[in-house]
Amino acid sequence: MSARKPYYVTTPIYYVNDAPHIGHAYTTLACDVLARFMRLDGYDVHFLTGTDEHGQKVEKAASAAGMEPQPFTDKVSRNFRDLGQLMGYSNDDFIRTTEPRHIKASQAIWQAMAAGKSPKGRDNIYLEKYGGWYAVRDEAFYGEDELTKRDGKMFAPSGAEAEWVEEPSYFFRLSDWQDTLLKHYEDNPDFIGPASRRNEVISFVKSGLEDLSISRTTFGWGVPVPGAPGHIMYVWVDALTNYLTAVGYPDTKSEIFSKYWTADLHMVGKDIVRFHAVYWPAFLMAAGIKPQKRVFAHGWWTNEGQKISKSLGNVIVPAELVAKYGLDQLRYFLLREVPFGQDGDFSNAAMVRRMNTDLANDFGNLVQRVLTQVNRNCNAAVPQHGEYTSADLSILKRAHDLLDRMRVEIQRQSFHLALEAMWELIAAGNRYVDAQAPWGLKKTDPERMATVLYVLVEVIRHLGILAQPVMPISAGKILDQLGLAADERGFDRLGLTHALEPGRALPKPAPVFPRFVVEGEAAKAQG
Ligand code: ME8
Repeated sequence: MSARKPYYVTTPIYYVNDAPHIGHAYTTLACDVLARFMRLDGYDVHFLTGTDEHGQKVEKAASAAGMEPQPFTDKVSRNFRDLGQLMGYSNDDFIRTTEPRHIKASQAIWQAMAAGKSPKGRDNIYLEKYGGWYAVRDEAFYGEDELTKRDGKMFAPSGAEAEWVEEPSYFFRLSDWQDTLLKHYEDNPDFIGPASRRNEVISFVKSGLEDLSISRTTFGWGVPVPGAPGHIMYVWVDALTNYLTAVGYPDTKSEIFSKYWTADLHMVGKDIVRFHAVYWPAFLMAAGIKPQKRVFAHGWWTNEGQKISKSLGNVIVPAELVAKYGLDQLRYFLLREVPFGQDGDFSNAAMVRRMNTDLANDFGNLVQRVLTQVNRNCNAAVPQHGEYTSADLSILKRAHDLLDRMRVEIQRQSFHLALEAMWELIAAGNRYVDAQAPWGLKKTDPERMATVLYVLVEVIRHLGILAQPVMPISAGKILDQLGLAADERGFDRLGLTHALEPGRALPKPAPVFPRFVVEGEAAKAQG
């Protein structure tokens, strides 16, 4: 048997200054769906997430909480692990940047960058004095032309306040990497997605890159720069390196490193594309390491039309949504409602609409009415089919083709389109039930009834298997109702070859997708 192909996917590591909200849950959810899809499709997946625990922002948050940074990060990092439990993430590792393995990797990449030369033959890292604007909330440096002045204060485009910083600092010679980066984007058209972000990055790099300050001396919460007492690394140098740490760097000869590096995908939010698509590949090339294959930037969520922020008091807490609507329902909504890559708005009305229309009325109803009839009219077993009509063959073909359609969309991170393709089959399934009306055939043509129900059971088997990455619990319930064992649920079981054998006993069906009844409407319905 040939070895399974590796697939390495990462989320950003989350700052531990705050409690997790829906935006954090979203990035990791998208990676989780990808990871589950690729595993079912036969890949050997490594899915990484974790927490970003150094820097001035975290140090300030710890001090505001009246705690030392280490116990503070221990506490807040745990909230992100708990989020993983809540959301059902299937990550293979959870990295914390305060771990010894990560300090070691960060210092090693620094040394590798320092030992190398830029494309113009100069040292990649040099010591200078930095004088410029820094926004702690973004942990980012800004040029004066990027800032807006209000009430005597300076603000970054993100809204974060910037302050003037002056200190001795090591610099990374980013300016020398400009042409190499542009060539890399040109040679690798899939390096940045979606296309709008790719264009944005290319025009940023074309506009001219300045060298980047990569060490700080005015506070201490970070990874020490090797051989330079008093300097700690700029938090983004350390943070980005987490993707290497997790696959064993600096041991580039290790099995895990050779298997998984380079990363297939760094999933990020649109606010941090520059760090991942400009600085990170430059750091990697400077250290003699192959850049990642792709960065994909998703959009931002607003809440009922408003920007989500603590000060507005409208932070959406994932645990509250899961408790109210259900986990799979939330997972489905987040990936279906908004084209992945664009900004989206969370609203309770939209959530309820998706639950009641797509899940209860369309998918749930198809499964429920078919399995109920099989249970009642076919002795609770997979029916025996006869000759197929062209309508039967046409819907079976659609079911068999669905994996290919979804695979194309998932591999370019168009989760909404993968789900749309699935819902086209669900709609076709419901139309087929209505047209064939198997319940009316029980007396007149029981053989034909059995064939129709057999076709539908096969369609549901395909839908159940393919729904697993997005809705693992509900899809699992559907597959349980088809009596499928664990080893019958992979994508290798799709298609005709593994069609269900007639006569297999089926358990009693039960509804999988409940309707959500809005308070007040229940009372109205009862009169
Ligand atoms: O940026 N909608 O961490 P972070 C959608 N530590 N996504 C959102 C969002 C919203 N309203 N708010 C935040 C960092 N996000 C760094 C990463 S990686 C080496 C270091 C997303 O905790 C945001 O876009 O501020 C980002 O992808 C992720 O949450 C982490 O944000």
